[in-house]
Amino acid sequence: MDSLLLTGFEPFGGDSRNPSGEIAAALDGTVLHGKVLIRSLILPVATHDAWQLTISAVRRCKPRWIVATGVAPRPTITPESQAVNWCDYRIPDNSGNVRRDVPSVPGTRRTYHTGVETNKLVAAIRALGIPSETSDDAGRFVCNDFYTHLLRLTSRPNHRAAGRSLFVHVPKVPEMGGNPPFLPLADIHRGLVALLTALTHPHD
Ligand code: PCA
Repeated sequence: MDSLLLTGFEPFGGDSRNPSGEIAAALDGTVLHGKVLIRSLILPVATHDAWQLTISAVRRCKPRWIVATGVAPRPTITPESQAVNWCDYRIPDNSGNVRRDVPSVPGTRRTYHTGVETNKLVAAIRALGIPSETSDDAGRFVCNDFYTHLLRLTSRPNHRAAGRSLFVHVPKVPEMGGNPPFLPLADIHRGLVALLTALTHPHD
């Protein structure tokens, strides 16, 4: 059976929750279309450690798709079209690192684009009445840093997940407190299932 590696992050920055990690954990073991097994990984909010864990999981599971998720203070579910090879952390990551004005991966490209057709995924989420749009800015913190590594790995044409890796930011949930925008956890969950189902559709 083909597998899809789904990652989410732990809470960070003083928050007690992170919907990305909660939903990834809840979807572990789910089978899409009767033929794609979701394998989930909950990652620390520290790029080096998160990336080492991801590489190990990729070697173990040999996924055909890799979908990474994180939370961002936005009103919509946003598949990210690109990563910018640049870090400018405004707060420390969960290991206490603050990477200011440095490349994620020195000496290589400035941007990496996903090979995934994000418009189709956005349409699948919106069909449920859940807000979604493509984003071209994953920030300059751990998610974008991680996405640079992910797109770089899967830009190798012979990689099993070549052209099939994606990062998705999801909104905060009301229980996190602070300022809106929020989206209920159940809506984010349904939206991500719609995205994963459309992504792995056997006829595409
Ligand atoms: N969001 C952060 C890092 C972890 C997460 O869930 C980000 O957008 O960089």
